[in-house]
Amino acid sequence: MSQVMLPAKRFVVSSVSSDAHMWNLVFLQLLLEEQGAEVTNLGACVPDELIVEECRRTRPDVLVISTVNGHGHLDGLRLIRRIRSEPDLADLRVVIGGKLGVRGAENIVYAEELALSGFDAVFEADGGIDGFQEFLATLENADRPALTSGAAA
Ligand code: B12
Repeated sequence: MSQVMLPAKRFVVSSVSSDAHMWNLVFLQLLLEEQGAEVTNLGACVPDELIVEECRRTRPDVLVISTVNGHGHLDGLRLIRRIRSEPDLADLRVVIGGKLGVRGAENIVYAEELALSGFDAVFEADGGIDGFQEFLATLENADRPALTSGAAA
């Protein structure tokens, strides 16, 4: 079967500092690599500072944050405020997805604050994959993509 190639090529995939889950990261890495992307996977429990350093070092087209342990809405908020406080990373595309809290389908309530704090897109759980793929397809023509959410995208 022929693959659609992504317009964006370089991705950093990472979890947040408190989150020890890793198959979500492997899933995302494979999803992106299958479409021709180059992925640096930072793994689980990554300190904010290391994520910032790796983004500076590798200059990705997109930083993809994945979190499922339920603390993602808190860790994600702290992380994106840190990233947006760095002038050289202010324009970096950053998205977050996974299980953002412990409220199941209601986790989508966290999307607005995360987006307002600087994430370019927020995707919730398995339903977010379709929205994520749509987001990836828009990258070529957009300076900063519009807000999407896993539930509605
Ligand atoms: C394996 C596992 C563990 C292992 C992890 C081993 C490892 N190294 O990976 C261990 C035992 C360490 C663990 C620990 C904990 N876990 Co755990 N774990 C799981 C489990 C059973 C499977 C996770 C998994 O591998 N899934 C496979 C991957 C491929 O799927 P996924 O993670 O769901 O990711 C999908 C989507 O979320 C989405 N997605 C994820 N990220 C992103 C990002 C983007 C951008 C997009 C678009 C989509 C997306 O796409 C993926 C594919 O569909 C889940 C329950 C479950 N059945 O999901 C609980 C689960 C994630 N764990 C949970 C919890 C609470 C914990 C602990 C807090 C338990 C505890 N009290 O200690 C700790 C947290 C430790 C920590 N510091 O983070 C909860 C989280 C609750 C919530 N968020 O509502 C879950 C859901 C179990 C539950 N039902 O309560 N866990």
